[in-house]
Amino acid sequence: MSGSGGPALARRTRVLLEQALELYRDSARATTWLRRHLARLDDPLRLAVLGPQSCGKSTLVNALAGERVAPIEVAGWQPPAWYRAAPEARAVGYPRSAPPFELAVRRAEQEVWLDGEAAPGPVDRVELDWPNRALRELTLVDTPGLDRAEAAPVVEGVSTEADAVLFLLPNPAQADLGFLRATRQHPIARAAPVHALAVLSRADELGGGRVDALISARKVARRHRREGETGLLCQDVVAVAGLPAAAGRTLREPEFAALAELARVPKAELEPYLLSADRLAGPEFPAPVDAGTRAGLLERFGLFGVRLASTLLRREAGSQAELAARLVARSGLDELRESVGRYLTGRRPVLKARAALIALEVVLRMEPRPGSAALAAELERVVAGAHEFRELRALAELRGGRVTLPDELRDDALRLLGDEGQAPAERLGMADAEAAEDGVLRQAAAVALRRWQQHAENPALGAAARRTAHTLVRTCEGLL
Ligand SMILES: Nc1nc2c(ncn2[C@@H]2O[C@H](COP(=O)(O)OP(=O)(O)O)[C@@H](O)[C@H]2O)c(=O)[nH]1
Ligand SMILES: [Mg+2]
Repeated sequence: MSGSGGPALARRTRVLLEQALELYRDSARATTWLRRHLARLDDPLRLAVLGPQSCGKSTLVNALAGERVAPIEVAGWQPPAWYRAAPEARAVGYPRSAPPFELAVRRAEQEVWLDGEAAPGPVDRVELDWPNRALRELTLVDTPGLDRAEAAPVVEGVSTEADAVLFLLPNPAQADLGFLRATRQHPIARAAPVHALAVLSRADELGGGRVDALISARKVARRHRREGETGLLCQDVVAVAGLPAAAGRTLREPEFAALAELARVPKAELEPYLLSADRLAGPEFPAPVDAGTRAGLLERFGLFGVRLASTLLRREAGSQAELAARLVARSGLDELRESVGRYLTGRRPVLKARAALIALEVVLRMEPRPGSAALAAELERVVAGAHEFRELRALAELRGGRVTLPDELRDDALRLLGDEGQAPAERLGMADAEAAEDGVLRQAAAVALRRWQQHAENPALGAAARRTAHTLVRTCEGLL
């Protein structure tokens, strides 16, 4: 069923890679590369977290993992680190010009420690196998700052190894989108800019640090989704305060007890002490919580997180579990996870195929030989014909508000694009029993096709909406 999800593109990609393996069977380098990318198709989605120094990458990795796993340090620097679900903990370092070696790994005080003694020098990356359910669908890659000169080549490597990226922008107004633009120089990447989500990170600061900071940060995110370059390069723009999110997901009983103690102080009395780190840690603090504990809260939650937690405890969250859940929701993490599900893990075969096609293009370009031009032409045809990419872009444009349709058309369009499930019956909005009857699905698809053919020719809809309608015509043809 072409055009109705991942399978068609995924199958074609696999065939292309196998043809390439045949063509390059006498080149050890190409074969190793191709085999690796072929094997990758069956792995969980690899998501790299990228952005400038100190923008909150490692903190966000922890928030997504629901555990403090980042950062890790080897030989005095924090290399790109892969976090991959596995039954047993294990860490392997990859130096640039020496064989990989195993690092002793242990967990202490709820953090991960690597023993870098065995490291012969700086490593290009560390791969960490780690028992964690959240990682089963998503391998996370924490990276050094994009703006660090020594990190540039390493981070570039990460971007060919990752299937998707979270691009962190602590300062959306002065965002440096150079990296995202550069990844679009690649012809396949340009044809399919469907692998990135922008995160307005440290969103509490973006929103001025008040308890309602996330509300204004969300407005900024919405604007970037609708207009400007960030939303062109990314499928979604989401505001997240990673620090309180990570603290919420890993909230411990003593922390809860201390925060509850704070929240018992009358609001007017407490508030002046939550305005600066100095006052929070200072000797006049009006709650019976010792200075060391307060310093710990500050480090784990940030000033905004402490303020938010005490407000939540006063208003709505009575128990530790409630506080944890509300911190996570208020920090924007739930929205980010939803977006990751909708655009990334939910479209894993498409993104896997995209990454593999990019890898194949590299081989064909680097090692030209008789037969490679024909394969390159076939690759180009597969990319140009990949309706899955266009559907994903159309979905993002509609949801983000770059393209508008009247409400009932919009709902129909989102459903057909697979937003409520990618099986044909789900796209056509039919119950299973109904869809099981002979010919019913076909008929529904034919009706949808005629409808969208008309919309595609309707001048009242405007050019962008008509383009979306054309995409839906192809989707309906695929369903037929
Ligand atoms: N206010 C605030 N600070 C944050 C947030 N996330 C991270 N930070 C702080 O920013 C600093 C850098 O965070 P880190 O995750 O190490 O950034 P990285 O260098 O991008 O990995 C640390 O001091 C964090 O506590 C956030 O959401 N809000
Ligand atoms: Mg970091």
